[in-house]
Amino acid sequence: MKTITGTMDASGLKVALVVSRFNDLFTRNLVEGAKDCLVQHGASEDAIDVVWVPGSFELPNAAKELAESGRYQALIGLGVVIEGATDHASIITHTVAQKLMDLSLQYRMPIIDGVVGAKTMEQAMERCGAKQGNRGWSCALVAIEMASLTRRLQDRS
Ligand code: DLZ
Repeated sequence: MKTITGTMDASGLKVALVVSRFNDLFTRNLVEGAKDCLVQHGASEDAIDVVWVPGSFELPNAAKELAESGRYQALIGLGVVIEGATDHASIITHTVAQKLMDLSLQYRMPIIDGVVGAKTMEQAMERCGAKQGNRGWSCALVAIEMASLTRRLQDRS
């Protein structure tokens, strides 16, 4: 039996964060959480690019261009959709999640969905705040592990 896993070593990783400017009061914290996590796991700050888009709905467009460039081992989409303040909130979050997954499969690379759905501003604050509750941080952890695992699996084929 052979067990194959990814590592949590981000050294040498080139990652792009694609970030929604809508609700940037919160998304800026997600960016900080993701950057902190990547750097603490060995990534160089110079290897992290941050790309801003108007709203979460535009995350897949920019992610597609970045994936197509072949420059990155992982992408992380970051956004915040607050249900109480946004009509069709669940349509935005589900559509974006589906499109990011489609791109991830198409380009054979991790493209992580870090769009936070929140019922209220308070809930958004909790999910975008301190490290253990920061979705940017947890998405960066997933990106590191999946980039490593993807490389290992592709090296075998
Ligand atoms: C229009 C809109 C609304 C109402 N709410 C949000 C939101 O809560 N979070 C978010 O990231 N973006 C929102 N947007 C903007 C859309 O994502 C998109 O930018 C516009 O519909 C233009 O395509």
